[in-house]
Amino acid sequence: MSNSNNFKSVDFYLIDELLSEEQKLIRESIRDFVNIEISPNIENWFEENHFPLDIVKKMGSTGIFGPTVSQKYGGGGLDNISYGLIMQELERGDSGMRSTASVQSALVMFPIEAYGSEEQKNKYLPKLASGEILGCFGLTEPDFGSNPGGMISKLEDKGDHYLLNGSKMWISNSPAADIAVVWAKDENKRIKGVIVEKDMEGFSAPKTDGKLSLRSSLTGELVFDNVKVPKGNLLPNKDGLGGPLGCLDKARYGISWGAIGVAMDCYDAAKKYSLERKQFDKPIASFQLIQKKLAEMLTEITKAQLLCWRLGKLMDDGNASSAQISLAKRNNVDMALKIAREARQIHGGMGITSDYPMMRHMMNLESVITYEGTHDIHLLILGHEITGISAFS
Ligand code: TGC
Ligand code: FAD
Repeated sequence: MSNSNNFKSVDFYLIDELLSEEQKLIRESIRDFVNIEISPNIENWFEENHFPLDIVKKMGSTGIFGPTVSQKYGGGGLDNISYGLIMQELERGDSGMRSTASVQSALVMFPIEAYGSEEQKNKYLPKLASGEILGCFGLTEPDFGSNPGGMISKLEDKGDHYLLNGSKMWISNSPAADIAVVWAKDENKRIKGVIVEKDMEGFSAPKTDGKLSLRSSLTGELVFDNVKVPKGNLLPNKDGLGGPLGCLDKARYGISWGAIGVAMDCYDAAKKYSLERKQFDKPIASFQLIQKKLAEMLTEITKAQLLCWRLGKLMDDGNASSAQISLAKRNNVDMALKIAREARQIHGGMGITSDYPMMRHMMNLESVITYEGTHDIHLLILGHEITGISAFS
């Protein structure tokens, strides 16, 4: 059985030398959190399709939410490498747990800080940071997934309030969320963001059942039936598709680090198992085909680490482009999925059981390679960057 408590990061290229003492301490503290709060329980939560709501406050008190949000609003005031390391450690535990944190930090706290009024920032950010309240992000609609610009949810100005109608689908955290950052079109077909609170009349968030992936994360719909949204809940400082897409940049960056955590967990399990498991009177690690798999895993993890470290620096300097973020999200999630499959094979039959993490990671990554822009959508974003020609219009 795998034991993640003695886990050590892969560091073949001495990337730790590029990290500050503070960054390493942050990574250790999240690793401890995962070892204590997540790893011992995750296989049960996954099997039982259970989202442990109390993890939200625990994540809040550990400083997981809003790491790059200003301390003035309860955030961590940290750099992007620290944010990435937090995501890496969390996703080593489970992609669903990282999802909860991604949504809260990048898709709810980020837009409120970047596009919100001072009143909104003071009202919501400290509570989101501490985990007192949970948020969700409503962009995808039943008929508009990869093409969110086509959305039909409507926001009508009724003088003293807005009237919100429409629905959103595949929304992480939604059934338990206290607030939702929702994107809808105004009378001029311009996309606007509003903060919807869970007890607003006409608003519901039914749970989506039957998921074989991210089973420890809650997913649901958002349904708006003539919801009266106070004028003060409009995010005043951004409109257009660039609003939600700007949040996605922040979340996709975090996912590119998170995928490294999954890959490291699978590599670690495969390395240990191959040294212990004997066939033909020898550890299977002595066979060249197993060594090839391990060597390729190490190579791909190392490349992904360097990619993320550099991207983090570009983010800190405000110089990271959306296409650079697409490249990292696409490469790293695909890399992690391939490593999970190879690690599963190294475990033979044992690899399909919940004694080892690979199957859970593989099933989770099928969502991760789909949400925040599918693998092919990111390829087309890169194609646009290279050629100057959009494949979408
Ligand atoms: P396009 O014409 O390219 O752009 C429209 C406007 O948006 C601007 N823009 C961006 N701004 C900031 N960041 C980005 N990454 C941006 N990409 C584009 C662009 O400048 C333009 O601005 P303006 O002011 O001129 O209007 O739009 P398009 O309709 O052709 O877009 C296509 C595409 C592929 C780029 C985009 O729609 C896309 O990325 N599709 C994928 C959808 C997606 O990722 N959905 C994610 C939903 S949320 C989610 O999955 C959360 S899971 C969370 C979890 O559980 O962890
Ligand atoms: P579609 O857009 O219908 O795509 C289907 C297939 O067609 C894909 O393979 C796609 O790559 C391909 N395709 C589409 N357009 C093109 C094209 N132009 N060229 C080539 N191929 C194309 N959304 C939110 O707003 N908030 C959330 O919190 C959230 N959480 C999620 C959680 C989970 C578990 C999942 C599974 C999804 C979540 N999503 C969320 C939605 C997610 O972002 C979408 O599923 C994703 O963007 C893809 O949209 P779609 O599922 O409608 O697929």
